[in-house]
Amino acid sequence: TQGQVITCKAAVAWEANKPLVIEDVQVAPPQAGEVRIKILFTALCHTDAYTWSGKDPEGLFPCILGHEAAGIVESVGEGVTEVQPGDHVIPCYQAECKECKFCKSGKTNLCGKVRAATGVGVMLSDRKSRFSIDGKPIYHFMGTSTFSQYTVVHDVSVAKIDPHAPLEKVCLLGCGVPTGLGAVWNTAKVEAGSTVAIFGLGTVGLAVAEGAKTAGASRIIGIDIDSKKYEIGKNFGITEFVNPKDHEKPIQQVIIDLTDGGVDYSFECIGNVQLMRAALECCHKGWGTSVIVGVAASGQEISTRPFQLVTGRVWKGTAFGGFKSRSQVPLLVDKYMHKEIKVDEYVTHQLTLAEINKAFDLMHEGGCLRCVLDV
Ligand code: NAD
Ligand code: AHE
Ligand code: ZN
Repeated sequence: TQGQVITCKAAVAWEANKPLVIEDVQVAPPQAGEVRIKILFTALCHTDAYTWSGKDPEGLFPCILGHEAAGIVESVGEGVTEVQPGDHVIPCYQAECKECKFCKSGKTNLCGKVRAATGVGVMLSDRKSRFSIDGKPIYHFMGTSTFSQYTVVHDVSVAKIDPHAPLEKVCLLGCGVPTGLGAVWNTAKVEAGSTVAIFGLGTVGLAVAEGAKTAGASRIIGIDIDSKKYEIGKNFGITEFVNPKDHEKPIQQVIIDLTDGGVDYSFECIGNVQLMRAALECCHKGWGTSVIVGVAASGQEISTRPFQLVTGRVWKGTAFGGFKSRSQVPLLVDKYMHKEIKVDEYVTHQLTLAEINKAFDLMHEGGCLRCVLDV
């Protein structure tokens, strides 16, 4: 298949909010600096649903969504040296070129090399898509497009991992789990003994709980409108649970009252700007730090009284938990293999690519953390 167009099945989002359609898609060979990957397993993340909804200003249609996956390199383009056919890999929507001013700064995991192209659904070299149906181009998504049996990504977006790792599990290390762990370890740098509040106990929020537990947090307060998340959350480190629906007071006041003035760290893992405000304002005066993890739709804006920051609270955000993708995803896979981090526990459902619309439906029902599709 090397050097040839591959025709395979992919789930195409033709329009916002319209059911995805499994189509025969042509996948062009990788050009210089590109890698064609056979995707074996992909999960769905809330961000796929967000873009599909039409609210993402970077959402272009028709496109192939998906960004939390694992697979095997099928072929590589000219000049690709770090991976070869047969390597087990995780595509990374947050690239790492190791050469741009972002990568060199040591202050961020964001990479500037391919971001402008991935934001408009094309490959960097010729600003074209490698996907087409009967000659009509289909846009890429987040530089990954994993809802396809084959995808083409930039070489700076591929993490080579331990070939013994089960791909049907470690696909989750492409997004949600690292995001939560890294928000705690890299972005907030939670110290032992700290108090933590987590808004939203989906995969990302539960991974924040797991990260906080391993960091030695003394109290880990989970906040969710779905009370079933308390039992589930306990397995990941949640020590207390608050359902905002059980309280008349604003949720920030409930947390302040519970914690003698507020928590040391809070994390917003929902994507709701009102809760981003609550998460900031439930932080302790003088030092409390709040990290925005959730993605809010275009047009949504955050606000608070500047006095909240004047009096020492800190507002931050995180993308992919601050992890440098190509360097650190393989290390996270190793940690999983050594049973130092959970992954299996987040997989609540398994379906096939053909059942992808059912998988999206499941996301909106309680009880689903991650649904992994056999591609
Ligand atoms: P999810 O839908 O599985 O989890 C969200 C949780 O929030 C659910 O348990 C839901 O019951 C709860 N919730 C919803 N509304 C609520 C409310 N008003 N009050 C309290 N709880 C509420 O989503 P996920 O996959 O865990 O992702 C969480 C967010 O993180 C999404 O916005 C996603 O786009 C974003 N995300 C960001 C990054 C990043 O790099 N910054 C990475 C991955 C995901
Ligand atoms: N196109 C969206 C941006 C959404 C966003 O913030 N994405 C996160 C990853 S979410 C993964 O589930 C991210 O990494 N952002 C940094 C970046 O470079 O995109 C919008 O709303 O415009
Ligand atoms: Zn994601």
